[in-house]
Amino acid sequence: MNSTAPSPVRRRTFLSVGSNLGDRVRFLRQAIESLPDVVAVSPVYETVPVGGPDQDSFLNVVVELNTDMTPLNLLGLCHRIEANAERVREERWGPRTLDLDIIWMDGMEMDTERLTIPHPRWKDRRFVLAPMRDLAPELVSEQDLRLSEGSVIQTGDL
Ligand code: A4P
Ligand code: MG
Repeated sequence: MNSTAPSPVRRRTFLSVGSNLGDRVRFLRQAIESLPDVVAVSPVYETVPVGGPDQDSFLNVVVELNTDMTPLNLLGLCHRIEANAERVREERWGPRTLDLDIIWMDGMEMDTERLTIPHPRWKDRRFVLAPMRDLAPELVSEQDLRLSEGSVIQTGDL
């Protein structure tokens, strides 16, 4: 039987995942287990908080997906995974058990009230660029990394 339905486009996609509250490693692992179409996970970085109030250091990773999810469906999934990690939205840039941001999707540019892709601040932040460069050095140059803000140390793998 011939199907005329177009096959959905799979896009190379990068998510930033961070935690600075509670059992940070467990929250990162749970997030990754809940994501579909995972291709690679960066090493873990311990990172000094950028912005926000005085707070504990983060663990950050970047996850690469090859997914046919739409950007809004992916954002909805990220919010459900955050809610499952008992995340309470209190203060912008405040401490959180889990934060999942969509950083970049191949060929995708959008700027709406709910979602901006690429993420508007990704090039400023070393906690995003260092792990992303480990997975995709062709997308993050040495110079991008040097010009970004924040202090990060690679601590190992999840
Ligand atoms: N939103 C728009 N575009 C996106 C996107 N590309 N990905 C909207 C995800 N969400 C996006 O986010 C607020 C709203 O942004 C969402 O409801 C969504 O509709 P939020 O997660 O509720 O709040 P937030 O994370 O506090 O705000 P924001 O603006 O996402 O913060 P950032 O810029 O992501 O910064 N320092 C270190 N070392 N490590 C970190 O992980 N994270 C932040 C958060 C600040 N400092 C950090 C870290
Ligand atoms: Mg966020």
